[in-house]
Amino acid sequence: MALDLETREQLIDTVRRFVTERLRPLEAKVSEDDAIPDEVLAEMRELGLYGLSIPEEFGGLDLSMEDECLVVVELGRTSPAFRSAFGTNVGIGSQGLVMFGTDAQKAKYLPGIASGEIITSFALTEPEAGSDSANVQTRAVRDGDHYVLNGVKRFITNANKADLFTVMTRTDPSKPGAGGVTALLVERDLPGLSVGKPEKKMGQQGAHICDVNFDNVRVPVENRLGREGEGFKVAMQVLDKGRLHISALCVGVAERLIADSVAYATERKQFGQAISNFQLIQGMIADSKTESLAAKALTMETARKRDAGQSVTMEAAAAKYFASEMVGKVADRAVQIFGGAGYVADHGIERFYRDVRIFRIYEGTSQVQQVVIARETLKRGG
Ligand code: COS
Repeated sequence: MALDLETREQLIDTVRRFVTERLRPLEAKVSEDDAIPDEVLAEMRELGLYGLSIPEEFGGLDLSMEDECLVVVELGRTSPAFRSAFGTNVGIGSQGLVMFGTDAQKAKYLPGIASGEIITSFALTEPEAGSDSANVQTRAVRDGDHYVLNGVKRFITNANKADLFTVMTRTDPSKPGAGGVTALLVERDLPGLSVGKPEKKMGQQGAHICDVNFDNVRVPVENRLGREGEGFKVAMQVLDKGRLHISALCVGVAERLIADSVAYATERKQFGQAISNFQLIQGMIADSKTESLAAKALTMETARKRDAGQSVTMEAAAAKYFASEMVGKVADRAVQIFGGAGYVADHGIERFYRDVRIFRIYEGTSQVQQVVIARETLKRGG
């Protein structure tokens, strides 16, 4: 639901203040500890951040995609690890349930997801199913009123905290591609489900990804999302939305890096004057600003189209492709503007440089986005 302008402004203002006053001072500590303090997570719950996209009747804020993107831009102005804590609840971990869940499934899980009591994860990727996500090998065999689930999922965000997984699994081995895939809601405490140790990563310390192993896990049939064989479409529609969310995040991080670059360039003196006076520095600032504005325009326009009920598969892929590549370039220029100070850890710029690298990979690599954009454009004839 779209907020009225005044409520929207209030929400954005509250989030901006939380980011500036509460989260930004903790960036270095979160990175060093590889953990977000519990009291900060509690404050995020209080603010309603876990339920941004959950329908109001289940306790969420039920934001339109446009409003969600505006809020996420604000959250991008700090280390992306903070957003990751509730990002799966808002996006890929909950939206299959929101879009395809039965009334009973929604009533059972969505209130806890909205409040942040239930943490969710989206379990699509496997060792042999990365970009080729129709190739899932995790297997669910029907046994009475249960499915018996076996297999392994890889790089699953928030798996170490998750209470509920949306698992894409093969129910029909006679259909090797997308048609044989089914989505199941799998509770964490079912016997046979185990989660591996968090991976050591290039960036975004404080956010975690792990393997999830299923060893004869019995999942009630009532926990199936949609019909058998519909799981790949569930995943793709969840990702259409998720890609827009990530685009907004990239814009927010870019805006932060541009502001930091401008502040540094204005203060840093070389050859007797602020380096912001030099046109070669100004050129980098201009390129970063232009690309960030373009990514924001594309993201917001696509969000409004989605809110209007249009299919945005192609546009969301284009936004994610452009915004994630854009923020990579903006981070690179920020390091360049900071010079030696950009390369050492004190200013946090090198940390952002590492943090943003994943945006070009997760929720579909840039190359997958190119494939989606080209296919849709060819289909539409231009
Ligand atoms: N919405 C609804 N349905 C969709 C869809 C979408 N966005 N995209 C595809 N589908 C449907 C297709 O219509 C097709 O259905 P039919 O068989 O009924 O025609 C089915 O799903 C298979 O689609 P397709 O043939 O395009 O599947 P591919 O195996 O060629 O996969 C890509 C296409 C590569 C685009 C897909 O696998 C993908 O997005 N991979 C990346 C996954 C990803 O983002 N992983 C990140 C990890 S999750 S954080």
